[in-house]
Amino acid sequence: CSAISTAGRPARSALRRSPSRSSVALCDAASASSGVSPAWEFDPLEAKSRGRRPKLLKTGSDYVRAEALESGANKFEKMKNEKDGTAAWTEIHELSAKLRAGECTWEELNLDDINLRLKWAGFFHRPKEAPRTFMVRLKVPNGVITAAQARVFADLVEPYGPKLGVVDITTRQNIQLRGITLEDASHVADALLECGLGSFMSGLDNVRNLVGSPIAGLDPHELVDTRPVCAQINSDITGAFRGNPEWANLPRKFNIAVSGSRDDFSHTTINDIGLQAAVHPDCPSEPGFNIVLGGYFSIKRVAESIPMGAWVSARDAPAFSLAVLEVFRDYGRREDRQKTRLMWLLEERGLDWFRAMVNEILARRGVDALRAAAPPPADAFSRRDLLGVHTQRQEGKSWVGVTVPVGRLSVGEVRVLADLADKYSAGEIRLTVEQNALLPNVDTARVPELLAEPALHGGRLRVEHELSLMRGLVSCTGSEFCGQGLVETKHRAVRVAERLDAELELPRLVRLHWTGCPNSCGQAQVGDIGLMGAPAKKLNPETGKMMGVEGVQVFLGGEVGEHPELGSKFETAVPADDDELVPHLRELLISKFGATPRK
Ligand code: SRM
Ligand code: SF4
Repeated sequence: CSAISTAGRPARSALRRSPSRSSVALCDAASASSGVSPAWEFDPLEAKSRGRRPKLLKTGSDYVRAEALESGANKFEKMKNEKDGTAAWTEIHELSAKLRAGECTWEELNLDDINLRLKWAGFFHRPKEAPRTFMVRLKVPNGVITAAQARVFADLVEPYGPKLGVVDITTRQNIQLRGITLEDASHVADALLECGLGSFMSGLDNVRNLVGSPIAGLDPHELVDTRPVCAQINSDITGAFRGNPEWANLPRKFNIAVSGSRDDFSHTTINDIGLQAAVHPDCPSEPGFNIVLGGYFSIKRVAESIPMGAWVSARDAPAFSLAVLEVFRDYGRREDRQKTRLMWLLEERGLDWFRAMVNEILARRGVDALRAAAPPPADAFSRRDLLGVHTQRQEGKSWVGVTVPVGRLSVGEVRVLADLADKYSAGEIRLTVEQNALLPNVDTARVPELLAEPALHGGRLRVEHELSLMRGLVSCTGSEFCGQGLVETKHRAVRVAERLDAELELPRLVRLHWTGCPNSCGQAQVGDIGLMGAPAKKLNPETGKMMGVEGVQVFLGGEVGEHPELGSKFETAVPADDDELVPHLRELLISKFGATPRK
């Protein structure tokens, strides 16, 4: 049983482009030359097309220049050349059905398909930590979900039991489901599409979840409502969640963040494209963004983005994002995988070349050229807190931020959030990159009733009233489920924060970011304190010799908001067992952040 077939794939050819910026033509040269009409025209915005499952005739590689594919490609490019990951979109159903029907066994599956290509459909096999189960990464543009969708998540993971079947809020304002088996994969993929979300194009060389402002549309200081911008970019890129081969074979992963206010709640400067809300003096009534480019974290390099020196209107932001993707896809290097993120292309070719390429593509699509960047505001602005109770711009309405420790939710907790949302926020929930949840549009008069809800007392979900480490805690998945993890993070992060919160009072919010390895999915360089998994040594009291233990590197000084700074390494190889780490962090919190012991 071959897991993902290549049948019907046309010969690789020169670059082909979609005919218009809002519709994606899925036809191939072979069918065109044989006189067969184009297989399928898909308008991502057309609601009625939602019920159709595409028959994939083109793959991502058909959109990539032949030279790019042939030039000394790395092992991932070779794997994609053998058989493109886009095949996973149609064949995950086939594979799931075959396993269910007993027509093939797990042992007969192709490992590249299981461990790599299925990531194009958002299914990540966890071979070491939970073999034969998958983490399913969704796309939740701008982090907006409904109570009904949350209940679907809970229903989907519940069969796998409380340890495996959990729901995580990610550092990209997104959702990951765990424990899913391949037999159930088709059902899960369909259920997500049916509830208006999807998982396709969330892994490997695809654009990641579109991050926006979690208080879009509610914020009294909002400059741009990021929701339609994120929704449109996501729709254009993913073919309305169903998979769009045009943007599915990039040289590497790609991150886009859209910020709606001066707080920069979406962390634009650590994304490949960062759109920073800014008023342009030439068109003050037109919402738009100054553009920063090239930010990223990786094992080998950490790069803060650089200003493009340009401004784009919110209306043209989707076309702009696709133009950048086109330049990246067509000119980005595909050799050394550690040098394939956008920043490397910007450095290789220069910003002038990049700007000219983007403007040329925009002109071809009938979109106005980019304006010069808007000048920065002259007055001071302090970043606001998202958790707790806040007055909205709508009279009589508040948003209420609920702390979700390290973003981990049990099935029961997901249902609690859904029930609270139905009762108080018209069934809407917003996710944050700090892995928390907000309830928007709560009647201010009903806030006391919400705060008194038993579900928000005594359990893990809370509306915090006092400053605590838990309130600013972020953690990546870590070695519990991630093969790259050097340390277990999420459980340890919560234990350590609980102990420190019991011992110390904090004079200000301290954002503590845990990340299990230098990939920095938990954004250690962004935290006031960042803890990054690393090998460490400590004395073995029994042998009197040093022994290897799980440890962390400590980063300090990360700043977020209008003037962000990346934190820098302060200490290496601190043993990470609770009894060593808690006193170590206690000292750090007292000496660097003014914490005081509780009386
Ligand atoms: Fe990440 C790879 C989890 C945000 C940088 N990341 C992985 C994998 C897929 C590795 C793997 O196959 O196991 C992890 C899956 C573990 C699991 O089971 O959950 C993983 N990354 C995560 C999440 C879930 C952390 C979290 O707990 O929230 C985040 C999912 C976001 C999403 O919804 O899409 C997550 N990852 C990030 C971020 C933060 C961000 O986007 O703001 C970064 C740093 C920013 C960046 O990408 O520039 C990040 N992840 C990486 C990298 C390094 C990328 C590079 O260019 O080298 C890898 C490794 C890779 O891609 O080869 C990686
Ligand atoms: Fe896994 Fe490392 Fe990312 Fe944590 S930082 S999720 S350990 S890849």
